Amino acid sequence: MSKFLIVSDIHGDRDVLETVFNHWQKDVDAVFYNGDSELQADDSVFEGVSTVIGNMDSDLDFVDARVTTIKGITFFQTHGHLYDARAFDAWANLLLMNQAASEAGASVVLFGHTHLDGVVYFDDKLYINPGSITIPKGEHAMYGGTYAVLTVSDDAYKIDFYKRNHQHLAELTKTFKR
Ligand SMILES: [Mn+2]
Repeated sequence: MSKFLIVSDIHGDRDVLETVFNHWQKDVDAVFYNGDSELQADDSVFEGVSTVIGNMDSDLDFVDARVTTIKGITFFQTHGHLYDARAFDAWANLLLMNQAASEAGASVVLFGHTHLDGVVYFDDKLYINPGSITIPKGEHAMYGGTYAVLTVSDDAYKIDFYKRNHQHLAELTKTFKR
């Protein structure tokens, strides 16, 4: 069993990022931040955190995308703007991210950019957008911001979403066979 914290699009709210990281740090195998922090890449809050660049980030030390394998799971992580994630009038356009993730041999794709939380299984890959903690959009905006935790067991993926005060949103939990 392994567990991963996934956060995106805090747009300058460093305090909430630090609070969420501190809350989960000892319980997860890795922490992913999917871009648009508007902080510096070498900010101490990102110590030990896997980061990528967002369209609102000015520090070019952030990378465009990242392929990481942890506990046998290969992740493709990117913000989304470089892969046209917003091209469709829907949750997200996965096509360009999917090409890159296939080339990388990834089984889990992590992105942000749309500020719409959600998870889908597409082309043998799990796509997770944790939403934005500070500027939520869409039908779940009423929650006041979300982040996600992925739990991987031998035969399943489970994705839980939480509000910025760490309150579990049980109605959003989804599980998929792997
Ligand atoms: Mn954003």
